[in-house]
Amino acid sequence: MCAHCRDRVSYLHYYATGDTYNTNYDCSWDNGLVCTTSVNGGTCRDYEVQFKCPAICTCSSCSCATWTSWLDRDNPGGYGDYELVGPTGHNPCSSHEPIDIQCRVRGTNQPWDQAGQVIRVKCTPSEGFACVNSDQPSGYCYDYEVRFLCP
Ligand SMILES: [Ca+2]
Repeated sequence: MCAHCRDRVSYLHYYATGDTYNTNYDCSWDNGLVCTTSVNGGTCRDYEVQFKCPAICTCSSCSCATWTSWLDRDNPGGYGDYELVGPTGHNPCSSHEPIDIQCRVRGTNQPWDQAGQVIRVKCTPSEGFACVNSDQPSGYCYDYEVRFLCP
């Protein structure tokens, strides 16, 4: 990954702290991280950011991987919320295999594994993500969104 962002004190991953970040400044390689206190109840956590270029190299040069925007191709109506990779799902990296994936409850900073739901396809770059309504005690999945790190 190119940019790592975390709470300087607790070392919580930035998207697990509950703060909201400015659009295009959510731990991006290009812009870094910006948390505006006025939209976060008057305080933001103290963050630290590490930039690292992954080794994606040809014989002559290296380039950085980049995150896609957050993608939401399905809603949890029907059988569940399917954000899978493949012919009938996402093709985020123009037929290159994604390096990494992040999955969260749509429109929030809540990671998929902290949402308290039973997840069928557990947020892997090769498969994607799927939540099946019938796996949930409540009978329904939240709406999730995913983004991919592309070479
Ligand atoms: Ca969705």
